[in-house]
Amino acid sequence: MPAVSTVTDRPDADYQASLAAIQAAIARFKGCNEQELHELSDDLNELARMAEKLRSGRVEIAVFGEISTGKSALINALCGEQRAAVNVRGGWTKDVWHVPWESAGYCVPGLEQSQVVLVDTPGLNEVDGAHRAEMAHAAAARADLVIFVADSDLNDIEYRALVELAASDKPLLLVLNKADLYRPDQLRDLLALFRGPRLAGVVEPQNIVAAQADPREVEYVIQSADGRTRSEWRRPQPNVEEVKARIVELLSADGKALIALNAAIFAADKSDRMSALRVRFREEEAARTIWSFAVTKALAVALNPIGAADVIGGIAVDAAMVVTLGRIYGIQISTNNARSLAASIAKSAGLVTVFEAMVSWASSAFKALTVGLGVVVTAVPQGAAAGFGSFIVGQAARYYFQHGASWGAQSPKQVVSQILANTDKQSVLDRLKGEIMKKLALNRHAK
Ligand SMILES: Nc1nc2c(ncn2[C@@H]2O[C@H](COP(=O)(O)OP(=O)(O)OP(=O)(O)O)[C@@H](O)[C@H]2O)c(=O)[nH]1
Ligand SMILES: [Mg+2]
Repeated sequence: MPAVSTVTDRPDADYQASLAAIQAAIARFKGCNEQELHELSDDLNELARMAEKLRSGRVEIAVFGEISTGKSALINALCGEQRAAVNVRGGWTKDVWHVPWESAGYCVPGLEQSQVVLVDTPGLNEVDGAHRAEMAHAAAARADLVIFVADSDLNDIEYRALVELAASDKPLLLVLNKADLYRPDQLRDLLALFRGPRLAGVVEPQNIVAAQADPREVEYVIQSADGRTRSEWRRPQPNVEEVKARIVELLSADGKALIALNAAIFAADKSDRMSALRVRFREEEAARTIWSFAVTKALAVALNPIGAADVIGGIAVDAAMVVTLGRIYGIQISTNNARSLAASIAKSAGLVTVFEAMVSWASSAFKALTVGLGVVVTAVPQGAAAGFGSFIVGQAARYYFQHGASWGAQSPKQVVSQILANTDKQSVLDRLKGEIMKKLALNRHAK
């Protein structure tokens, strides 16, 4: 077997690689929790559809554009029969329709069972049409080739949509439809305008063509042999030949590679979205966990009348927090190791532990001797300080797990001092005090 793949092997290899990329993206969903699955269910469905499309070798051409520009009429003209509903009323197409383009009698080289499908989409600028515009965008995202239909000079919405579509790197055809409504010189000027600087780098000049998908009836004056004249209204034939020719050229040139590339980009996009979402959920969960343990610690220390238990309980709370954080980041850590990690972070934070221990020692005697008011006066700052210590231990442990159970290029001390520098200590203490006061107030009411 030759070591270097030949030109004809290439699309096949790309095709298989794309299918593998889609399947890998689908497999990654298996690791999602319920909340993630709920949020990503549309993406998962789209990936499954893309996998099916790739396996069956279906080529999708999405027809996109503002309302009433003649998208459905163009599909009918390409098929040579009435397949999509056309109407003078704007906003007629309400859903995304797939119309097999059998009459093209065409299949992509290398994909012998390929079926070309024209995808009709709802018009862009509709009132209440946000949802439909979304559907149209999703159809364009899946398509292998996009046809943008305009019927006059481009307005701002059309221009922005074109730029957005061009960013996806799939072939983009701009069709100036309703050519029958223009004089030849007007049509020439419009096409020249489209092929000018505004769309340079957005649509390639050879991908800008004119069409008349459903020309209006025109009056013909017919002169008979005896010189008498009569008039008759006739509808000229649709003319979409240039559009058809350009589609076939594009697909023949690199149809299979194009489909493969499109699917690979699609899979990569979905994977990125999934990763971003998982990171977001994980970070939110980590933040919630740290805060809830910090509050637990603050309450335990504030409400516990025995000083020694403050310290012992404190370490246990921190160790449990570290184990929980490890689990969130997919890292198993034993309670003993968690305890040492928490202790070493606390040691790096120096001030916090000393402070915590001192306050704990100094006030425990006071707490034991006094009742009521004494507890409130000392317990609140003491508990808040202990909670703050846990908060810092939690942030540092989170950094450690975020970096795959390592401090990366930094020392633990550097990480902890950065965290301390970036934390608004007063606001964390105030929030913790608030939590303790709430709990104390509840206790009093209970009494
Ligand atoms: N004069 C002329 N009219 C056309 C041509 N193509 C379409 N039309 C008319 O334009 C109107 C809208 O056509 P549709 O095909 O329904 O347009 P659409 O873009 O699918 O519209 P929505 O689905 O509502 O967004 C209809 O009245 C068509 O007859 C054309 O080439 N020339
Ligand atoms: Mg339509």
